[in-house]
Amino acid sequence: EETTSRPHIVTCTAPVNIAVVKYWGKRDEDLILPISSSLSVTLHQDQLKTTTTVAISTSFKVDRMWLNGKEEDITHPRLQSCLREIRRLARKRRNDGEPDSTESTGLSHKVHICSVNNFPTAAGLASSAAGFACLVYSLAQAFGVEGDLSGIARQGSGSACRSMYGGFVQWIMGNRDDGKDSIAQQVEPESHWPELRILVLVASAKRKPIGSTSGMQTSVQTSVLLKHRAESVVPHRMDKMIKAVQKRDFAAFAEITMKDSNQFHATCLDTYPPIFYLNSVSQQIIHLVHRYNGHYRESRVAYSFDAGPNAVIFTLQQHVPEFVRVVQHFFPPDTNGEDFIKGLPV
Ligand code: 2P0
Repeated sequence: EETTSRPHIVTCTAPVNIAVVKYWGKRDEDLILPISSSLSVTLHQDQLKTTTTVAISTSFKVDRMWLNGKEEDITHPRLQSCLREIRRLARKRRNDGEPDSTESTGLSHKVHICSVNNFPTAAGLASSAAGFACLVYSLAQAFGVEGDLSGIARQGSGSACRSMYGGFVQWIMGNRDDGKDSIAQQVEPESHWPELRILVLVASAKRKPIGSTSGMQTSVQTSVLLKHRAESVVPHRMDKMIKAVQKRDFAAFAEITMKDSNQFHATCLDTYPPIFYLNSVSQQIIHLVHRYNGHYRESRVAYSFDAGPNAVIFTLQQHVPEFVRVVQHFFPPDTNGEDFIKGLPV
């Protein structure tokens, strides 16, 4: 019958999020449960984002998935977790007898997924966060399921749960073994701090040498600093960061952001064998930011680095033009940013 064989199609976008209190380390690898909470800022929809189209149809023979135009292995366990959980919710909704839910939640429907990023994949720019958030949201739309989906996105990639919400988002680690309390929550909407700006300084668009998943696994096994961080540093830092965001206190926000990025990279160095995500350009940017802030005796700019050398800069709208000029002065575009740190103009 035409109504059941015609594919039901939805397209959604999800933005990248940048953690300012970073997630690093799992206590459960399958459910993706973290050893500490984290907090991030979700970018706007029109910036770094994933766009995913999901089609469901009874005429499709098998589930299939394409990423940036190339077919991916649909049997990937994390992809399977997300598909299974969405279908479970769809079945539950149908069994609960919600009106109009039978047509779109047929269990005989197979799914075709097409996903594209508008930025380099796996260059430490949180592509998996936007990717799985978008996948889960699109699947939910296609199968007609609602509610908090962050616990499902989490099972695709930990950081993805935070991209399910806009603005300032915390991922509460939770303490249950089944993970039901390990979910994302919005701390403040994006409208809360309209002057806040994020700049991405691309030091390298190459794939990172060590993926986050295996990197954090080795860190959990070998780093005593990571254990200390999770138990004694992050809980306190989460409280301070939430207060800084609520008060729009940029100086406090900047200091915690930079210290947390530095401690994350310190735990990478404390991992055995050690993991290096920063390169010489990253280090030059760190120095530049501290000299810039030192010049004004005030934290006007903050850096943050994830599992790669690219810098994410947080600042306020009024400082963007000058800071961009400073960056362009020290990293002229044709030099790839190498060996171009000089003195700050005074
Ligand atoms: C974060 N990162 O909080 C931290 C900071 C990288 C450094 O979340 O294994 O890709 O899929 O849960 O989410 C990268 O880890 O790892 C990450 P999985 P994910 O944004």
